[in-house]
Amino acid sequence: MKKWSFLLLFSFVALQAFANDGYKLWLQYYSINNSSYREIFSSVYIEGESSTIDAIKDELARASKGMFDEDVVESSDEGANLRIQLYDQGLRDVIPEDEMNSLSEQGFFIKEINYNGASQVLITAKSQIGLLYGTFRFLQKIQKNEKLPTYGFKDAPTIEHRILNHWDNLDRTVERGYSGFSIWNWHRLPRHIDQQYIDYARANASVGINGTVLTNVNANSLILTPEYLEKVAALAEVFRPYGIKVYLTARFSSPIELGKLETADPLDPEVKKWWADKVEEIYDYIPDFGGFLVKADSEGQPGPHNYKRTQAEGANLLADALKPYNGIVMWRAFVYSEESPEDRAKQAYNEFKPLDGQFRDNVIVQVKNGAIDFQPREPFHSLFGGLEKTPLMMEFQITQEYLGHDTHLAFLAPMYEEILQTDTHAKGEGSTVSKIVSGQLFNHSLSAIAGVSNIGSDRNWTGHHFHQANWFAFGRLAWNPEEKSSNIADDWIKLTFSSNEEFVRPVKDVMLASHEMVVNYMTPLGLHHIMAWDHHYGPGPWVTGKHREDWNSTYYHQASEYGIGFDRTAEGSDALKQYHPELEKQWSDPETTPEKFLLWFHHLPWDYTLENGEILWDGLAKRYQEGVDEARSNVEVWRSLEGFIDAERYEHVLSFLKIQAEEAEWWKNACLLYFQQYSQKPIPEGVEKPEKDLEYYKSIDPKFVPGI
Ligand code: BDP
Repeated sequence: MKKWSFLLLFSFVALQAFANDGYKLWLQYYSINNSSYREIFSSVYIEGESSTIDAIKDELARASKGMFDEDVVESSDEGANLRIQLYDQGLRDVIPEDEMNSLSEQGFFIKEINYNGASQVLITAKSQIGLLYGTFRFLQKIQKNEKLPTYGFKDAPTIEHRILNHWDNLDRTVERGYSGFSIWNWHRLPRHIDQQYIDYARANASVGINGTVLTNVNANSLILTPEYLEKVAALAEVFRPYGIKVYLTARFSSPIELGKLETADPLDPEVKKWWADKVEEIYDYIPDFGGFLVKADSEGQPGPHNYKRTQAEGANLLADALKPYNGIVMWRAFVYSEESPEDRAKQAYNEFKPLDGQFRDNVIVQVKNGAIDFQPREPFHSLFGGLEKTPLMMEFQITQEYLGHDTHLAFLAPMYEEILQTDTHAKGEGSTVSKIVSGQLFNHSLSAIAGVSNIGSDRNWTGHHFHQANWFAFGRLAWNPEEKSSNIADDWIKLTFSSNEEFVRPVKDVMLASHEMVVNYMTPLGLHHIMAWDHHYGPGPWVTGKHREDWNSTYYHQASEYGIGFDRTAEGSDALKQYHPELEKQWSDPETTPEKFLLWFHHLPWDYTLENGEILWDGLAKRYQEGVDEARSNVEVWRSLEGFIDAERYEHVLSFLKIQAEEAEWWKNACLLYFQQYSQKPIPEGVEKPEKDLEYYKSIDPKFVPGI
């Protein structure tokens, strides 16, 4: 072999070793050194046969190959190092029945036991899906090099339905999607099943996600036609072994569009029959179909209002059709009217509060975390605690519509945690949003949580490698809404990159502070909805004159020579009235309002004094600067970590962090110059003066921003 070709071959091999495109997500199964765990895979007993058992075997094989370069050897139950089986009488001696009874169907128990004199690790559960979840958790422990606690380890989800919402259109564009096209290749389905569908199911199951709404809330009724149902059925078949149900968005006017009826009135007998027949047809294709997600009477979507009917009458129509098959309706509360001059933050509450108790028992109302629209930070939606008789599910946005799209690192677990842990006071102290979502507070047996997906056809699924962490975090919090962000970050980093503490520590710090950083350089102190028009990428505090008041930034920030902020007290829109009196009182006074929500609830003069004695204008400017400083420092932190991970992901992340630092500056300069026109105050010391003038920042107009 000539010297140069040898060199070429060598560098190719080296490149392979260091190349990692991130496709494997947190299921990397990278090589580790741990002889006792290596041993585990040399004799494994797995009881039973089913497609879920096959999925378990497949996962064990991948893990063993990746972490130890060994194949799994199956053995009999006796002498097995790892034993995976459903709980039965025979296991009563090692795990008492009442221990198992305390676990729900999908829970699992992992324990090191003594079986006929030999020690073995037992993974047991009441269902095969429980076994799958237990297997994933065990493999994660191995990858993180963690020991099993001697008393064993058990876990079970507290929320029943843990669902991703894809805003994917049938032409494969993704509304508010920034990482390529939809992964559902409708054109090739049902004949071609892409490996990516299987890997999608594996990733979801590994964090306990058990449902997926395949289509956009701005729905296309075509998805309910036989041609598409056949395709949906093919996906459902791939997901079934992984315990994932499929759901579809139902366009309220489908009886007209598909059924050629003259009306979609929910009280019309023909309409009822049309939906009953349609649902029967769907279940013929997909026997375990989960149900419908519906956006009605909002942003141009048809709904019961078209027929002067209520949201409850609309939801119940579909609920009755689904009931015989145990299907559910997730009816969105994101309803606001084109005509109403009412503060948008109040409209959903006004609409749904009088309907409490009128929904069928298989309806759950899906409420966004905040009442405006997935802003970088919002106070929790007043419907949480507002409705008692109706089960409510949380809708978080994982895709970063208002948080810098794919290029800005924002780890969202702290934002989700902040909302989930907020006390609504609905039934006294401790009435957290998490307890409402899990159904505990008002004793609802139906419980669910949804996350609007950030997944697309990009090779690494989510654009920014770090945004995989938001998909992961959603799953973890859906499984256990009391989970801590720092645990989630820790696990994700170790599973995705490395367990080396010198890498984990700084990366975790960056992640945990990143949401606050983005809030600081975009919308500090409770500002909201001041993004660029329509695509929402970049600053746009000057957006005004749109055909609806509440689509203008100027409506939300209300900046004038007097001051800034949206007055939601009794003197203003009185949105505060919708919260529990305890919170209403606290938040009505700017002095007792948490500063993070100050301008959300109050319109204040530019020289209002903040907690630290600074005036509002200075405090605002400094927060913008803090955000910029942190974005810049993240680039340096990341640079200091070169060599800890593969070059491919290192470089990719580095280039995104640089974009973020540049754009944080864009945000700061644009917003400060714009607001300065009103405050008429100098840029305070410690805050960098913008290099260009406001006109320059206003003229930046990125073309063809994806996701609209
Ligand atoms: C807004 C998005 C829009 C969605 C809407 C919704 O801008 O694309 O359709 O929410 O949730 O955030 O229905």
